[in-house]
Amino acid sequence: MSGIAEILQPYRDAIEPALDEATQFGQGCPDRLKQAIRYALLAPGKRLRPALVMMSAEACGGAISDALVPAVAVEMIHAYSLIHDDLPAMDDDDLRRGRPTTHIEFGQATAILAGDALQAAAMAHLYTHTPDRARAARMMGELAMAAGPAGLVGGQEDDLAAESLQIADFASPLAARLHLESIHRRKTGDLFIACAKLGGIAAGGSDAQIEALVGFATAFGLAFQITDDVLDYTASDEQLGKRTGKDSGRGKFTFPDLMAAENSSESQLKSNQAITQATDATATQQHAGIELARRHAEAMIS
Ligand code: GRG
Repeated sequence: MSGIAEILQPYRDAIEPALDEATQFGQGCPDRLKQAIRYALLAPGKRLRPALVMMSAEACGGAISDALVPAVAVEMIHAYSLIHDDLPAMDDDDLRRGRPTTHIEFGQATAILAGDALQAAAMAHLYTHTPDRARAARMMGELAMAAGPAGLVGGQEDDLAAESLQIADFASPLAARLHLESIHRRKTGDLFIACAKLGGIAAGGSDAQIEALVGFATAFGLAFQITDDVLDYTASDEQLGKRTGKDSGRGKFTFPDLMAAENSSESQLKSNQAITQATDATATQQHAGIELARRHAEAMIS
């Protein structure tokens, strides 16, 4: 194990049992629903968001254990969004985290309900496991706003509408870039920002500390999304199939397309170089960002 996987391991070790325990639920939860929720949530994800919550808490002088409750809540929101995103009415994906998607395994109705239940369970988990009521309310508010109509859900709505868009539909590549960044900030970035905020709040961080973490999370979210676009763009059809369960269907409104448009007066070679640079730059930025947060966290607690 090396690099990011090694850095993430202690956070993964902490979050896995917490996710397991948080999804035992009470007697009223039907067994099949519980199975579907656990199938989606406990599947082998990278746990980037919980790690960011816990690292943010550490950067504010807290410990991993201070941030486990919000880390679970954020992963629940993320898992719900993946279940719903994979549905036939949205991205229509058959594979997620290397397994059949939740609707393939349990049917659409149960998958929809599992997603619905995870949203409510995230809020309930924050509420019932945070004795400091002011802190609970603040974390619930931040998470709900990030997941809501002007955040994750709004970004998803605009992203679905953008499926029929091309860069050329916009007045300029800059107008296209602003719209694309706005979609990704809401669909992907706002949840990363909520991770930073919740970790900071859970550790009792100051406003200035939380603001600094938000700056990092904002850049990280954009770098993450650009990397995701680039991986789709440069993947072979076979690799794309493994990523999504589909053998075709790359989007036309993506960062690599945008960069190609921005370089349209240059030669094809130059736009290929730009894509290669974007791959390297975003991977390096992600890695450097995580390293920086980790070193910062270590400095704060040593
Ligand atoms: C349905 C409201 C609603 C929103 C869906 C999460 C999302 C919004 C869409 C997922 C589609 C997608 C591939 C987006 C790119 C970025 C992203 C969120 C990737 C998945 O996150 P990872 O890579 O996944 O952290 P794991 O499985 O490792 O947790």
